[in-house]
Amino acid sequence: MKILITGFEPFGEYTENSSWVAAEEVAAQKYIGIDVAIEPMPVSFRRVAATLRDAVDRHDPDLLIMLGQSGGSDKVRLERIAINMMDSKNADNDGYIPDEETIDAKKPPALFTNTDIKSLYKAIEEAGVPVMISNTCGLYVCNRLYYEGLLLCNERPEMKTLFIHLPLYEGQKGNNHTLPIHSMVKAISIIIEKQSNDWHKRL
Ligand code: PCA
Repeated sequence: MKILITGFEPFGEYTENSSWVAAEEVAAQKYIGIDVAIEPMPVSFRRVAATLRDAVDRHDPDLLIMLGQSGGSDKVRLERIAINMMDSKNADNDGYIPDEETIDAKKPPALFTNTDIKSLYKAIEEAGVPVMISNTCGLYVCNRLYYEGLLLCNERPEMKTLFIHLPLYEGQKGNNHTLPIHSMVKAISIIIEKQSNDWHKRL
């Protein structure tokens, strides 16, 4: 089974992005029979979609897990929905600020993950990691990436696709909502193991 995990480069006031730190930690684990590739994503409304498409073309994953940092959160947030809209008060890393822009007028207003998000949520909660299901990914670059990931998932129905927002990691500069990196790795590892079991059942 092939898994692609994406994380973001730093943005705004941050010198690191917990999503990339977590992606690197997950890639350092050993999962039997599973290839894990990681790819960094730019915090850019205009570039992130092409970067994701290129990464998915190269890795051809069975499971795409996209990670992003959510500085205001103290839980792992499993994102259910991506919205066909870009809007922000803050510039992205290219200095761009969208004002209620539709991503693609020919595409649906919202797209949903094709993973069984509730069972993933329950398994992570049982393992004692603070977790929630979120029904909005925001309208910043994470949502832009997730929308593209779910368009790709419609083009590749075999590929399971999920976006996860992570808090800052414990020790990361700049915030009081933090989670140890090993808790993030535990949550992602549970998802990998459950999705891999499902994948083997579908074979
Ligand atoms: N978080 C931002 C974009 C990059 C990231 O890590 C977001 O939530 O949109």
